[in-house]
Amino acid sequence: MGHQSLILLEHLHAQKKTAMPADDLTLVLGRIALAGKLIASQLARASIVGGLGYSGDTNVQGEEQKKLDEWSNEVFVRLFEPCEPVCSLISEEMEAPKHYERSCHSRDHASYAILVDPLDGSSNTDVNGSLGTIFSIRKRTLRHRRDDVKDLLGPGSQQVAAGYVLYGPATQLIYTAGAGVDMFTFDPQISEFVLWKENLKMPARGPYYSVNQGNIAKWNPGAQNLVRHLTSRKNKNTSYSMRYSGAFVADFHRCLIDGGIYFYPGEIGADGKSKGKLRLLYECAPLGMVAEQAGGRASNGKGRILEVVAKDIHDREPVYIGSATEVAMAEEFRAEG
Ligand code: AFP
Repeated sequence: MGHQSLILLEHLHAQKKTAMPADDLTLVLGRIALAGKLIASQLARASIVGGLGYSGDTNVQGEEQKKLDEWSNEVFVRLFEPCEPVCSLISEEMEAPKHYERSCHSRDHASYAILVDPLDGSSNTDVNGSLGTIFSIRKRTLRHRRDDVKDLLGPGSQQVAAGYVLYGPATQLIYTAGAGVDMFTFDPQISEFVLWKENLKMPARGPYYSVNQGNIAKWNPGAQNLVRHLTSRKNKNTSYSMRYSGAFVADFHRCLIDGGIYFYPGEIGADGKSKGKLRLLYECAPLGMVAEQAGGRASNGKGRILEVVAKDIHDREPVYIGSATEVAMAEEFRAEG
């Protein structure tokens, strides 16, 4: 079969220095990998089994849900039922956290919460575009009060692991547990995630910027000036190409491999989304941890995303993420307006 690389499970067994005990990490990532396989397979078949389109429901943020949003969320809820290290699941698709029947303090060692955007970029479902799943793992500290999620609102620096699954031409799983970023590609022939790159480093600068430029009139002046700069073509430092897929995971993945910046700025005006669109706990913080572990940066325009504390599980936050050079550039423009 020609595989010389490790599969995910072997790689996890070989891990020594992670922010989460290897046994727990193996159980939780094993479940995430299984969810990734199920979602990838459903995405591939959705157009022929009536799985595309809207479900008719809206989520807690008032956004219309796709059938695949609901389906993917249900996969996570069900798959973590028997996963003992995880006592709570928080999802973009659910108003309230799901607390599993087991209690958070029944274990000899730590219990965890998993925070997830089950299907990121769901406007791409009906056009066969790239999508993703984003996950964040945090330790539960209020173990005797599992309904109180205050312990999960702390800064993203408290995450013990984070990552994403990218559903593109290939399905890939990327994660960090505080000891670098490792990437796996799903091989359908053996139904396993196979190690592709270990301890990946993001280029210090890159040729791309990713943003929904159709919204430029609504942005703060700093973000508008950043785009003017990136496209001013004065010299090679101001000559970027734009790439935008509509899925944060796919655009971030490009930054991780080729370098560059993804941003979703805050908007101004009475009806504007002053904090942008992306959710702090299950989009910005997890990919922020991956970016930093790969030598990149993640900022809200003013400072490190991983230091932002949430008030609510569904909080949004502006994000500028990617190569260190371009994120520093974004902060300079943001400081001016
Ligand atoms: P959905 O999952 O609701 O489609 O949102 C995706 C997303 O949060 C992120 O993945 C995209 O980069 C961004 O929204 C796209 O938003 P715009 O359509 O406003 O560009």
